[in-house]
Amino acid sequence: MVSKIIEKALNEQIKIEAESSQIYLSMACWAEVKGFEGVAGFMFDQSQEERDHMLKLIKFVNERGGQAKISKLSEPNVDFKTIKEMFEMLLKHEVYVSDSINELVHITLQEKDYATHNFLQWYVSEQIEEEAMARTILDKINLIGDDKGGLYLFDRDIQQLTVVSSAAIQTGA
Ligand code: OFO
Repeated sequence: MVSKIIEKALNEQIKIEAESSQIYLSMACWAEVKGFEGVAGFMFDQSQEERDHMLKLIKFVNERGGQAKISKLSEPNVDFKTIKEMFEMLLKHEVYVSDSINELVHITLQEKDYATHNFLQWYVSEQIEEEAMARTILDKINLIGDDKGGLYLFDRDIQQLTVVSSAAIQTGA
């Protein structure tokens, strides 16, 4: 059974995961229209993963005697100056989500809710992976600089990263 405090905190995280999904969906649309098909595919996959994170939380709250709340979401940014700016925003957002998960974990300890604490460990690992991926991608973008050929190859390359990431999710890693 989750306490009211934990239920409220989990519901706030549900909203954050839903907003993450919308943010990446918006990035996918921008990339697709600009002709970056690989980046668009990556962002569509990320958006789907964030929706899965949201659903996992929803199921948990409902199973633990609470009620998941579906909230109104803020509108995501729809325009980006460059691919680099877009990935910088992605990294910033993932750091924000990690902070939010950490805060949530902290609350479970205060509340002595070890079941929710245990459940959240998956999210802690997931955030490490997502931040690492965002940093790796930004390193590549910085290496490429203004080289159009490099950017073309990067767009092809990132589809491989998508495959690795999806496989990791499927094995629960
Ligand atoms: Fe939900 O995993 Fe990142 O944000």
